[in-house]
Amino acid sequence: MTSAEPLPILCYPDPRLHTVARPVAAVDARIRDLADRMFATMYEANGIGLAATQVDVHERLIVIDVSEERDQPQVLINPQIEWASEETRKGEEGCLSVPGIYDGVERSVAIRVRALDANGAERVIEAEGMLAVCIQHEMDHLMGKVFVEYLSLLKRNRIKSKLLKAQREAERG
Ligand code: K2U
Ligand code: ZN
Repeated sequence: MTSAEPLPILCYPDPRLHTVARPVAAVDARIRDLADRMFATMYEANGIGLAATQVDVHERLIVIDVSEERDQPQVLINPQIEWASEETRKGEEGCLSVPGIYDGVERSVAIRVRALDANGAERVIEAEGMLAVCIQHEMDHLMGKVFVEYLSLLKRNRIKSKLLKAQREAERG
């Protein structure tokens, strides 16, 4: 992990969060530098995952570290879910792009994901628990989906106005 510079995180309801990311064409130094900067951004924000979409880069790249000690970084490039359990569970989720909002989202309890790592090598990840939830949450981001879209329209509109008000106040300083 380098002392890379963190990046600004897009905040809901920024329309750029709804961009569908394109596959990473080549796992090269540019992608590894971007992953480093995404890790710096995620750790600084106390997140356990971050999708490139959230830093306004629309390529299929996710960084994750669900470890307690914050020392198990994982890079997932062009991730594909190969299998997802029928069994689902509703869990409380937050999002670095939707600050201060937490609500229940239904996710598969276990998944098998195929992805490239930071060296371009193919990996298959069997995930359950928080890692499975995090990967599904991040892969939604790459499809332009934010977790509040699973909530009712009423809740979503309340969240939108709350965040827009907070953003206006922050601009006023
Ligand atoms: O914004 C993000 O994509 C990072 C998400 C990842 C995540 C969301 C819900 C459930 C698991 C992972 C979070 O902001 S990271 C913050 C966090 C930390 C611990 C547990 C849940 C959420
Ligand atoms: Zn998120």
